[in-house]
Amino acid sequence: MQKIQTDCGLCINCCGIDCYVEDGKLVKVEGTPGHWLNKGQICSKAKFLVEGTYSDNRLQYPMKKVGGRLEKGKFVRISWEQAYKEIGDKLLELREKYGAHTLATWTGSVGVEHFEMAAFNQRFAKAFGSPNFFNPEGICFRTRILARQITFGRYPVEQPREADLIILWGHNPEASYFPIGLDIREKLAAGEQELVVIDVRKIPLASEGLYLQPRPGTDCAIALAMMHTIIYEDLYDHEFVEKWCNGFDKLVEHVKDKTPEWAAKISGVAASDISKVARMYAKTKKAAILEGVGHLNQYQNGLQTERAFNILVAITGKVDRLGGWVTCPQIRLADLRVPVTEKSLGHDEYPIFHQFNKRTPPYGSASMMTEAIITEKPYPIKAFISSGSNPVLAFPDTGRFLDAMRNTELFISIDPYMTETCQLADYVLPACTFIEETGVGGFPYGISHCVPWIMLRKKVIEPLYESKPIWSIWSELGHQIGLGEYFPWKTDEEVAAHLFSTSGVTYEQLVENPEGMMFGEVEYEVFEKIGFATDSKKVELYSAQMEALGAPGLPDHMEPEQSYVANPELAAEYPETLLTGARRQEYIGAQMHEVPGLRAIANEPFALVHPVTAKKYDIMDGELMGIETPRGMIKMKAHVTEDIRPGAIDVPHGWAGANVNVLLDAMVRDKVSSYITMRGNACRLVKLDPVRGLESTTIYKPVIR
Ligand SMILES: Nc1nc2c(c(=O)[nH]1)N[C@H]1C(S)=C(S)[C@@H](COP(=O)(O)OP(=O)(O)OC[C@H]3O[C@@H](n4cnc5c(=O)[nH]c(N)nc54)[C@H](O)[C@@H]3O)O[C@H]1N2
Ligand SMILES: Nc1nc2c(c(=O)[nH]1)N[C@H]1C(S)=C(S)[C@@H](COP(=O)(O)OP(=O)(O)OC[C@H]3O[C@@H](n4cnc5c(=O)[nH]c(N)nc54)[C@H](O)[C@@H]3O)O[C@H]1N2
Ligand code: SF4
Ligand SMILES: [Mo]
Repeated sequence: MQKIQTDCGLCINCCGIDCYVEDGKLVKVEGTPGHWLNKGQICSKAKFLVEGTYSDNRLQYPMKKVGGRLEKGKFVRISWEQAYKEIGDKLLELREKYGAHTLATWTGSVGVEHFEMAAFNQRFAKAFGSPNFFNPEGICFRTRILARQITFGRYPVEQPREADLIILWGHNPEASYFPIGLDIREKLAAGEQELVVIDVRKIPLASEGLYLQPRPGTDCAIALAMMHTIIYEDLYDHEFVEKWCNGFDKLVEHVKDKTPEWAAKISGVAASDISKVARMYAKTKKAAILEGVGHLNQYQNGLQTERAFNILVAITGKVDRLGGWVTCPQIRLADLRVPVTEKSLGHDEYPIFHQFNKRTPPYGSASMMTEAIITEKPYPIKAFISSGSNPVLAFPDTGRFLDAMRNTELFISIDPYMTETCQLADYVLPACTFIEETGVGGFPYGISHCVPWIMLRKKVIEPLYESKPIWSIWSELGHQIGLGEYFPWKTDEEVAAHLFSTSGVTYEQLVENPEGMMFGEVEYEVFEKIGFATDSKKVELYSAQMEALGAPGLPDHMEPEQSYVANPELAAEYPETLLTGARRQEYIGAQMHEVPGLRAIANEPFALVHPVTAKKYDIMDGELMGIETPRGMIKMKAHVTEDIRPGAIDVPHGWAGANVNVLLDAMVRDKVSSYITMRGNACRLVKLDPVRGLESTTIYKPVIR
């Protein structure tokens, strides 16, 4: 057996793994002993990497649909040559007819941990001449980065290993960030860390510390009341505020009435608990707010909630200080972007997202993507290529996504597996998985540990069947349509070497250091040297630029537009509150649901319902029920539990037979960031007919409405 040390590309954590190969086949996966990140451990997903890799659901060769589009046609096998030729011809024809902007490319969250994927997807679109590249930056995590850039002029991140107090705020790392979950458990066991959990669901870690259970979407109010306590009890960092914060006077006035009692009425959390957390946070020097990656940003007040967290960090002097939020040294990979002059979608409608500090991001607002394809405004987008994503299950508002695909003339999905999105595409192209190619591993931007590191992600086995590395698929398609000059690379190694070429480390060095390399020491109190890269050169508690671009310069509580407080009429019909997408360790998005080992642990989805809510609808634990919004209905079993707030219905995403994205509405958005709201929508439960209600639920059929 040969052992190959690499990193796990199944999710953003990039844990160190040892892969064992026998006769060219992956046979076993273990955590790399003593690895700095995951300490020799791996999560449930990686434990089933062998099964997942050799799954019957792998795409084996390119296919095209004949006899109709979307659900109507049938797939036939074609060669790679035929696929490139036909797709290339169609792309050129569409460009001729509608202009280059008729192409939209989209990559999923895998493009975050698989650098070549997002880089080549983007390069292809732009080389083609289209500004329409979309990715999870437009629905997932960019809001929190942007908010921190607005406040601090840069992106400081948490250092959970260094903190004496952690506030897990809308974040359940034991599900979504396995290595951080390990760290917290270890620290708790050693008595080295205190914990506060602020979450609508009572997650397992909530039993280990002080637990606050807010009404969904009210976290900004809690944060404002914490500011009130910290300021009016004189617990703030005077020196830092005076020297380094802009707009403190305005903030003092702004939070004057935002007492813990005020926030208690909005959030349902006891005022005494709010002030207690505020005091704990302010008085603990090394304390970090560790929030969900996207979770609270995916509410309608997402960007402002993030700004409120930034302000808490700033007024307690916890930025650029050990155990707080610190600025990470950055590793720069080579930039493969090709400039285009045309504006991306959302540029004018969402100026803060697209124009702050005159910086234009190289991706469009994802919420505008389906809308533009459906309405053909500002122009027809007729070609859609998805790679490393399963938008039929993952994109919020499935109905609109499918309407959009109906209005295209070319719809392609590039993926290692026959996903629900592949099933509807005109062409499917088989990509290999991360263990079948050499590429960039580790995480150069530090994620939640502030430890930027890179390594060589090594090819463990040869690509299965006719699958190919994603970079080569984009490159060969590029060569097909005369864009060869943009794609000069011939091998995985050449691509990786090019990407590493700006990092300060060479490909050869990484070959010699199979465990990867870390970069740069975190510099504390760096502001003393360089200040903050904002207009005022200080931390902008109040942001004049935000106000100039049409949003309040200080964050405020805002009800989700479908909450029962904001819209009592809607609540009369849909009185409950929908939460979607809380992670569980066994699955990533819609991936790996076909893996038997994982299904043995978590066979089907359950929606969490409080007993009081369940009683209202006469629904029993384990009973199949309907969950309905104005957008549609899905069926899922109820898990009746006191671990969730009454009235909140927590529904996992990524399940084909019960696709929760059918229930979301792409028009309900954060007006600042353009993010489609994934939580806080109005919903109701439906008691199903005991016989007929059960008949029509099939776990593996996509729910298409
Ligand atoms: N295993 C696994 N890991 C993943 C993923 C996966 O699918 N599976 N996905 C990856 C991706 S794409 C992302 S973006 C991240 C997501 O990572 P996170 O956004 O951190 O998601 P969770 O860890 O599930 O934590 C979110 C928590 O927020 C709580 N919550 C919901 N609404 C509210 C609210 O209004 N207020 C408060 N205070 N809490 C609330 C939920 O109950 C849940 O416990 O995870 C990444 N990691
Ligand atoms: N309702 C609701 N919807 C959500 C969320 C939510 O919380 N609630 N979360 C949202 C968030 S934060 C995100 S980031 C998105 C994620 O959305 P997606 O990224 O679309 O979700 P996944 O199901 O993880 O799809 C990833 C796809 O990449 C494929 N893949 C894996 N490895 C490779 C590879 O090496 N090469 C290629 N080419 N493909 C590969 C997988 O087979 C899979 O089909 O979902 C969003 N959708
Ligand atoms: S958390 Fe699990 S799936 Fe994600 S990188 Fe680590 S071992 Fe792989
Ligand atoms: Mo995400």
